[in-house]
Amino acid sequence: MKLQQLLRYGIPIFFAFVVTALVPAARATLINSSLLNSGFESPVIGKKTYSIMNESSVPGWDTTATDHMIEIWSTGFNGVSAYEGNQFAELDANQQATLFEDVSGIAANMKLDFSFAHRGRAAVESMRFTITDLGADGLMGTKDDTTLFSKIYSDGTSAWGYYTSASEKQILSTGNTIRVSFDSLTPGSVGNFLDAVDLNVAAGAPEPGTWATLLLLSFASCGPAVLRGIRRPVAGC
Ligand SMILES: [Ca+2]
Ligand SMILES: [Ca+2]
Repeated sequence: MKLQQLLRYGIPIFFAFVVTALVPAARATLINSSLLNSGFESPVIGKKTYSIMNESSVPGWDTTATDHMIEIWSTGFNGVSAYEGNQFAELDANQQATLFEDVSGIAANMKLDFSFAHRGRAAVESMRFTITDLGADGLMGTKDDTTLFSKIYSDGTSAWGYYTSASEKQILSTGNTIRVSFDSLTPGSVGNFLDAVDLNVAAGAPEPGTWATLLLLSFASCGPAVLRGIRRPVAGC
């Protein structure tokens, strides 16, 4: 193939590939942040202290604890700084429990991106983070539930661990209410700090296989023309 032919056909193919690559990226534009009170900044409890209160006093969040209590700390209490803002949560208020928030109104096939900060209180402590589609009935623990993501995270007492979905397989919504939950694996009333929780919703991006298909289609329409070395440009190439 002559240099002139390579430039004539190779450059359009290159730009076709670039456009193919950029269009899906643009579709994944962030739409919104879905969680209420994601940093446990409400209600304000005062400086360098903690408060155990009924879940009805904590906007957005609920607990599986039988006493319905949620524990909030303010930054600096017992020498622990909040990861963000002035306050954070402790998963085990008076008992080992799960802290959760339900999010409705997310359409099907939306890409869910999460992030949160986790830290041990007394030792290296673990908790299970789960995103659950509650199904058509909107209830947890029934047959139509679907676990969209679940993973155990462990952290010590010296620093916050910060985690995101960036390295995880794409998580897609199915159109029902979504539950974001943090299940303490630490028995008792002392365990697991949590802060800066977020769940972002964006238009779903194609799977890697779709990218490969788009690339193949782009090459299929232009590649043979180049390989044959024809002299007339092919429409669209
Ligand atoms: Ca906070
Ligand atoms: Ca259900």
